[in-house]
Amino acid sequence: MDYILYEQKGNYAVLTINREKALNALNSQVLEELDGTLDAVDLSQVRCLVITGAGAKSFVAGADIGEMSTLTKEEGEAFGKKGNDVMRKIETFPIPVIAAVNGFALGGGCELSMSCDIRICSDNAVFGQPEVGLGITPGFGGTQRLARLIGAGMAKQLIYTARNIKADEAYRIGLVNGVYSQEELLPAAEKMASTIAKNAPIAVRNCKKAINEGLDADMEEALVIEEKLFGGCFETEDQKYGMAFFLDKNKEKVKEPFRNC
Ligand code: DAK
Repeated sequence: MDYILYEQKGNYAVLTINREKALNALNSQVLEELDGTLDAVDLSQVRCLVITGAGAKSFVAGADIGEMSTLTKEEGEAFGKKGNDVMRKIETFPIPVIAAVNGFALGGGCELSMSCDIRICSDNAVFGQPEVGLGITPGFGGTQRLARLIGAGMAKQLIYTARNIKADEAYRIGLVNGVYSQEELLPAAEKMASTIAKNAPIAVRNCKKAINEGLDADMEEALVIEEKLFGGCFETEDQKYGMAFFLDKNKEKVKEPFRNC
């Protein structure tokens, strides 16, 4: 891997887009390596994933403009598909994914962060969808995910004006859940990952599935999705242990880690 760093830290992992010279812009190779790294995550051990960018300046400054500049219509479609497939893989990844946005998150970078379950950022972060200023539309799901996250009116304003926004505004409009100093960002993301990883893994995965699939369904159908995933938990050892631990009146007993089964 030239452009991806991956470190498993017990039951969570940190994936770093590592193309600092180009502010971690997404070219085909970065997208392919990102895809391959996701496929290689050991889901029997890893219960939460953090994605961040290398360096102090940028999360991901977009799709690679140099590579895109010479694409034909067919090549553009293929590049768009490559990006969309990997964003969708993150969105539907079985475990939660946290974006630790450590600087520029423009175009494809903003889109990558939006395919994650949770976004937190540093105080120097800048978000935006500048595509219409380059003569294109957002191509890695930006028109769809931004509108779903912050509402159609605000998403349309940001996309049509191609205006970048800073961390405080991203927080105000609900694009990120929290803003941290540059030094505190990754520790905060890792602390959140570790907290998530302590909870019953199958239940957490089922929550992700229920929320994601429910959002694409009407309420009747969404509640059936929830019921089935809720029911599925009762086939797990973790549910039996979690409830038995609560009911056990022995206060001296120490809670054991959930076993992911
Ligand atoms: N692509 C390629 N290289 C980039 C880049 C990018 N998006 N962003 C930055 N770089 C490179 C710069 O070219 C420069 O390289 P060298 O000149 O040193 O070789 C290096 O990173 C440092 O950048 P700057 O010198 O410009 O650094 P500054 O601090 O002065 O400025 C900046 C930082 C982030 C404000 C500026 O670099 C910038 O505006 N970058 C472009 C941001 C942008 O417009 N991003 C959105 C890209 S469009 C689709 C598929 C995908 C997409 C659309 C359609 N389909 C096929 C359907 C997605 C589109 C996008 O993401």
